[in-house]
Amino acid sequence: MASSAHQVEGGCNNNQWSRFEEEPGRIRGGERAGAACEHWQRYPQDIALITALGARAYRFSVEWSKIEPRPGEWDEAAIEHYRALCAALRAAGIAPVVTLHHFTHPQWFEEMGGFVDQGRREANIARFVGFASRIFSELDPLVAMWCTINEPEVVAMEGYLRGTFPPGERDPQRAAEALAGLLQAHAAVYQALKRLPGGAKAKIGLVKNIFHFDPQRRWHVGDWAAARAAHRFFNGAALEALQSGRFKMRIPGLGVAVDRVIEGLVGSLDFIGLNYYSQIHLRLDLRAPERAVPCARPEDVPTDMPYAIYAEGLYRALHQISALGAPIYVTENGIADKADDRRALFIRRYLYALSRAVRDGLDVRGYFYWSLLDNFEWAEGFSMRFGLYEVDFTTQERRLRAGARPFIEAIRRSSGEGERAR
Ligand code: GCO
Repeated sequence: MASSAHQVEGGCNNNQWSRFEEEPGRIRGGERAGAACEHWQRYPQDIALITALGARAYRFSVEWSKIEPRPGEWDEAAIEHYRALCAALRAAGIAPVVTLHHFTHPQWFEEMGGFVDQGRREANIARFVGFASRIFSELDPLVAMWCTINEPEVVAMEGYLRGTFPPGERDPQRAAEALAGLLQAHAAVYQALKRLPGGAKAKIGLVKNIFHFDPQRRWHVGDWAAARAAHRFFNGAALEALQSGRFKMRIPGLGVAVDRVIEGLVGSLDFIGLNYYSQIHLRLDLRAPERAVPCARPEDVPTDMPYAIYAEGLYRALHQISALGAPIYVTENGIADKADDRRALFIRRYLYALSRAVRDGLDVRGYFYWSLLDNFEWAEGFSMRFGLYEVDFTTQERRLRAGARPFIEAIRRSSGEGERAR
């Protein structure tokens, strides 16, 4: 089961997202994360909901802007909150899995230039390492598994190329710089945490989203080129850098050129997290700033997000990511389906694709469903309903969706098998 702080917690986040949400036209319907699911207060009840599903691990993120509201100033109550959350999870037999950066960082960090500003990048990464080291030391005895950064490629692409995430820029070169900066931050955090007490035995990894980009017209050389460039940007460059230690992205059509050796990146994965949702068909369009536009196909089963159901893609993605040679966890997979009329189908198909990859012998160690609750879906606001539990945002009531059934049954079957094997 997976979630992230800004999407569910509520409370006083002073991060670059809360600032972005104030700008008109940024979030669908002008919504803000606000109180979200009040998971901050309601976590004991939400843990009971995880237990009811039978899930044995919970991936969540810690909100840096709550923990370090001003540079160098620590909020002990916020740290205590996360300690209590981890302890309560463990008491319920659920393993806490902590993400250190899930899209948000404090507004003060953004104003310092974040991970992208070339001149201040090193100093800023050192600040992120400082935050990560602090929270790691506080929670270490309770947490065995850590995700450094969630989806660096999504942060880069949405924030700097498509402009749908903060800071809302549309600059391909800056997008490539951001991606390189985030990979550098991952490497720095990994190496720093490994040196801390408890670091050697902790499992620390990166969460990578794989989206497939395929040509819309299989006969059109321009569509192939667009798909290949998008793949390079979103998937290829990072996967290659994780293996070689060198981040190289050259897309002349977009004016992108970055070539950088990233210290400490090789060997920085105790595991790799895979977030997988779908595939995008691209059509060359020279008028678009990205030189390509996504196109839906009539034969696809759509979801509420512009992500068609494409289960085979999970199989493809698992094979692609296995090239890194690290144990794999599916750290996110799920469907936005308000009507709840495709969720069961989605879960069955994707779990089947997963089982095929396991049968091929891939080292897949776990699967986290996105998400426990309906929540704040970034630029889409609350319109996208990913929860196995439906949330009524006026009363904060949670209700299990019928479409969650196959997930519960799959857990039951796998626990049964575990029992027998023992
Ligand atoms: C992402 C994030 C999640 C999203 C989820 C659904 O993949 O964008 O990790 O925060 O909510 O993926 O889109």
